[in-house]
Amino acid sequence: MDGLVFTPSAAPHATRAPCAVHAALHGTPSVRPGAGGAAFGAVSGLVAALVASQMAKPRSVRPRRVKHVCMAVPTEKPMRTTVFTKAALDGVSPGDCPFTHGVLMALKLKGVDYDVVACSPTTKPPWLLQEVGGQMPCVVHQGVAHVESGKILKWIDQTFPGPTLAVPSDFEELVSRAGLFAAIAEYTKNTDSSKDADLLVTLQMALTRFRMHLFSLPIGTQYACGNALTLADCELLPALYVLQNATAPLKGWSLNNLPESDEIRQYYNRASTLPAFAQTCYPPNVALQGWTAARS
Ligand SMILES: N[C@@H](CCC(=O)N[C@@H](CS)C(=O)NCC(=O)O)C(=O)O
Repeated sequence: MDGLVFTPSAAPHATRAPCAVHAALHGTPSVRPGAGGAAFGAVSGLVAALVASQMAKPRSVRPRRVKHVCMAVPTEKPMRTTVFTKAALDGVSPGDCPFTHGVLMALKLKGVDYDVVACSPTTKPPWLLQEVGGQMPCVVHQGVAHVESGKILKWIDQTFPGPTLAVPSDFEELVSRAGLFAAIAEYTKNTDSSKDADLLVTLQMALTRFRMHLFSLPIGTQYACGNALTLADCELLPALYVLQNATAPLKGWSLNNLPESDEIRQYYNRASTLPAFAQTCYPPNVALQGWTAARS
């Protein structure tokens, strides 16, 4: 599947503050022992500081559309490894699905050659409905249909050769504890302006938990669990892509409201230059259309 090429902003790599708050996320000793004790207590203070420091200075990683290949929905289960995903509003091209995005990232990282088929509610093939209740993303490989992105990601890592994408045991709960996608989704979907402030604080708390995790890593660490992408990045980066491309236009808030030196902003800028991320993105306008539809 051909995707997008990104023009990255030239963000310098992180210079990490010498603090350790790993325990807040993992309940285990920090990489830098001695500074992690009051981590969760510090969250609200950090959020307050962040709120105060938010200055709307849009500076985005701008995707440049190059080429997009859409396959017609085959009636039979395909022989080639194929990812079935939600269609965009046009009914035929890949839609906004962060779960699919993560799955495609993992397949790319493993070097798997795959096809993508976008299905609308009315074009799902009979076998997809019968075998997996129409759930998507669905990866068909050697005649077997795999669903539920969390399970698919682990299956990809265990099935295909290539670099391990396993999340180190210390960080197993990183994604679920940070709660980033849920917080981004709730805030982005909300149309009741009286709830916006609370939802934004919840989102900032989630970002702060992830930021504290990044702080806890050795200085110079590139990604969420080390210097190579793992399944954790395959979940976190697609969530941040929603923040940057749907939340930003709908709510006027994104990572661009944070200082350029912000750890998460730098992490996102760094990772979004990688082919495994940039070549598996759905277009930004599809993100906006999808989340606009989710609000109505
Ligand atoms: N828990 C599922 C959630 C998947 C999901 O929400 N998929 C949505 C798009 S993001 C979808 O495909 N909706 C269209 C449909 O089901 O027809 C997973 O992790 O795979």
